[in-house]
Amino acid sequence: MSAKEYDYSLYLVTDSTPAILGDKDLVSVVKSAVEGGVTIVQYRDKVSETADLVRIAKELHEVTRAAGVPLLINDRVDVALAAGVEGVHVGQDDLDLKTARKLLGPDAIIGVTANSEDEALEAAKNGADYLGIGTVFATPTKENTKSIIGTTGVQQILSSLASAGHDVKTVCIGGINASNAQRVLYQTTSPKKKLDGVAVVSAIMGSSDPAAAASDLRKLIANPPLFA
Ligand code: TZP
Ligand code: MG
Repeated sequence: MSAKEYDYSLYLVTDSTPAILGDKDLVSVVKSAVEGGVTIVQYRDKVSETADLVRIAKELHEVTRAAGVPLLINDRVDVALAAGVEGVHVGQDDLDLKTARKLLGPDAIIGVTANSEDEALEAAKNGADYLGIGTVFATPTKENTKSIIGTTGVQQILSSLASAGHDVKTVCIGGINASNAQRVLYQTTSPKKKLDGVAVVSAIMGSSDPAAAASDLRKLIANPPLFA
């Protein structure tokens, strides 16, 4: 499947820290989230050693592959290659996009974090498959976030991508949950470009019922809000 054909609408970013995962099992939570309807998963783990990252990535991949859901690895192209997953998500300080593409090949999904119009345009120009736009709202999940761009910032980035003629996919991230997902999706739409999805961590990983949390979010994002 080409990267362009993937469904980015409900993008789960995992978190293995006790503050969010609690005493739940990572693979079980991802399995439930996939059953509940997440459409793409990013394994994000800032603490495990390389060998553990590869082992866990392979376990997660068994779960996602069975459901036809792509799995991406945060930061680590080497782990993505070793585990044979569908792609990576790289930030502005990680391995650069062109090198990641060279290593992973044309069919891999490569996503890039974009915090500004310049970062978004640069990543789109260099062939990112999708952009993770944010941080939209302040969130305790990632404290070292650069500027909080709000829905207005997301809208500005979408507008400049549209003006430059880029058809890169877009999701946004940061503080998104069932109470604001519809608003974020539908109120950031620029005249020519809309978000392809929302990315969440704690709204699903921190839930005591990840399947229900995912399924609730799926329903919300499938429908425009009544107040729009
Ligand atoms: N990148 C920008 S904000 C963020 C990441 C990984 C964390 C988002 O977490 P949450 O719990 O969905 O607010
Ligand atoms: Mg990173």
